[in-house]
Amino acid sequence: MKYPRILLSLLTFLLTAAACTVRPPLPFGACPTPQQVAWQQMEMNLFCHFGPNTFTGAEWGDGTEPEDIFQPTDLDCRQWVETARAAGFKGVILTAKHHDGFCLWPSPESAHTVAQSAWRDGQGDVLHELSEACAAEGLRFGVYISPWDRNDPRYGSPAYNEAFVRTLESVLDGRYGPVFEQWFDGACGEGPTGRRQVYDWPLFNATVERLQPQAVIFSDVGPGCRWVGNERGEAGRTNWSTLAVDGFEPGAGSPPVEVLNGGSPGAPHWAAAETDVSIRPGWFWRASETAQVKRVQELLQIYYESVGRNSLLLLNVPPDTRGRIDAVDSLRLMEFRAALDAVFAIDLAAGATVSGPSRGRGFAPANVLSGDYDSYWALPDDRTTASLTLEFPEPRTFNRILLQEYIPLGQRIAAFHVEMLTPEGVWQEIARETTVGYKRIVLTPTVTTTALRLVIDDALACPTLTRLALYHDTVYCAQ
Ligand code: FUL
Repeated sequence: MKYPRILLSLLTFLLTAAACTVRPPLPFGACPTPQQVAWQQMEMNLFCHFGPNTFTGAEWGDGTEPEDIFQPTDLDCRQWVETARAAGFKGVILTAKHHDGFCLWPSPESAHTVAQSAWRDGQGDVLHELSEACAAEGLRFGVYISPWDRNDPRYGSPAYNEAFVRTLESVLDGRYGPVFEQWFDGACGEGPTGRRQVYDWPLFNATVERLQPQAVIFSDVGPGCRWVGNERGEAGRTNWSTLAVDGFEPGAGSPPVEVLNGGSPGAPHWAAAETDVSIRPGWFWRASETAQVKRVQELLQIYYESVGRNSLLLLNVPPDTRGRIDAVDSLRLMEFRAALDAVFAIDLAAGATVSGPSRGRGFAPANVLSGDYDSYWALPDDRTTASLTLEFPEPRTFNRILLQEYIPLGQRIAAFHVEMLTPEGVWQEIARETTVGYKRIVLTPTVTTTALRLVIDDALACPTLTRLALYHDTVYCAQ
């Protein structure tokens, strides 16, 4: 049988092309789900603590507050979401139920909710308003629902776990649309009868997974993302997104805070750190704390030590007794946004010539400049060290080095340093760090150079790097 010449040529072409195609590195260790990747790409979300404590000034209500105390005079969730969007946040998480047990929606499981309050004649529903506002403004909607309940008389008995499942169902069953993150607080104190609850975490997590399978579940130990181990806004300088979770649970049973802060290299579960911190001294709004709203310098430091250290930043900006974000807080957020925009306006690595080893076609060193997250530099399977050199057509002045690994394939880089070329032609070290992860921003002295070298000194598997950018920050002054 004779084949037409054109078919033979096509076959030869296809075989040659297949032989030249370099396969990507195989995933290494625990890897994030697409939802976890999308979650981390949000980078900054708004946390809103709102409820009876807003009106009493307490940090932890004891559950005996009369429902009528919840009386926002001018609730405007649209204003929260517009503020969040203007500040660059991608999602909003509301304390739908804090430890006092008061529900900001008419939960059928509780007699301590907006439905029992004189506010809007018992017809109000903050979750409804916030979820609608998020949908209208293109932000994602998330909920904090505290298992610790100082009001529910069933708290401290097995019946409470079942009731808590129904509580979750009344928020997560779709009536408020998709929920991107379920925030589980591990706190477990005494209820109104003086008893503590033994939480059924597998049941709680399974309920969220059943109703909102795309939601990332936060708790001290995940499963979706983990607590960063402090409320100061500080992720570990070494920060792995992997964590050993077997044998641990949220609250008193969680790993030591240092482990939460830095993760565990090569551990079998992906649970990136989420940094929750308040713009004010407390989690709830208080007139007396308005003078202590964090300054832009503090917010920038928090940004560098959370987003810049492979963590998501969940910044709490609590609405006031009107049900609006205080003008002082929103102005500060706009100043923070302006500062970030100024710092990250110009990528000084653009236009550089990039050289270094690579695993082959499609994984070139120059991919680190492309700005496309899915286009990355990768090394052959057997390499765990490498260096990448950037040469600039003219000297560049900078003090921030932004690096990003391609995390869908796992977190790999364990140690790196950066050198610059001095006018004398000598390579001089300007930074030495450990992990990179989804995003790492290294603060260096302000330097001017014509060439930069990134040296990966150690990695758990062949490294990937999707971004290397340089910035000159003239706004933030480290103390
Ligand atoms: C803690 C709570 O006890 C605080 O009140 C606050 O909600 C914080 C985010 O989590 O565990």
